[in-house]
Amino acid sequence: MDFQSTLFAPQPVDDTGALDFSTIERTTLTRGAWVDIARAWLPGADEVFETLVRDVPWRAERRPMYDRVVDVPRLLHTYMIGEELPHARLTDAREALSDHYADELGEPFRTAGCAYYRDGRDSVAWHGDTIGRGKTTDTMVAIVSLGDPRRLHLRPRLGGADAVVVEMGHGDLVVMGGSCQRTWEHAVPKVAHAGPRISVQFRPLNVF
Ligand SMILES: O=C(O)CCC(=O)C(=O)O
Repeated sequence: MDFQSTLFAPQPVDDTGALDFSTIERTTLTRGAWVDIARAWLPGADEVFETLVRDVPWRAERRPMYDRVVDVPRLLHTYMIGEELPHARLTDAREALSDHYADELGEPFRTAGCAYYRDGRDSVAWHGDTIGRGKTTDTMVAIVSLGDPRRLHLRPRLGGADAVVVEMGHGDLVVMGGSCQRTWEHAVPKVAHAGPRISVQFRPLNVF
């Protein structure tokens, strides 16, 4: 992979190691769903990105679709409970998120799903993380975005509100919370032009 971190627009990332929630902003959606956003949140995002490109055991998946089996358009790997994460900054991030949301979430973030969007043709279709507890209970999915910006689209499952689009830039934190997984859906659509991007999604136990 020929990756140059200079491809990404410069972000005012605090490189001292502090994980600061003071700039986080919440957007309230309908039916008890919300999204929190903190821009340029992860310190050292360039180096984390390069490490993840190199060290995560990325795998391509295929899945049945109607009468065919098709490529899943992104590379994936999930770090399960107890598995060491590929960069200490991600371990720090998981702990900081668990502390910050402890009262509201009531449990720590445990797993880290990683998705590698190689270019604008990679994407994820409309879905909610409703396998497991997200189907019936409020929960959170915290995304750290690295690399080229992509857009997270959100729409209410039953209509009644406008869709929302969240730009996810290099080092940004985007947290979907409340009923978001079961009352809203989200997607990262294909785009004409995009460089590589990695999404790291922290989830509590039994949320997929
Ligand atoms: O690319 C992203 O940040 C979103 C990923 C996502 O929704 C998923 O993997 O379930």
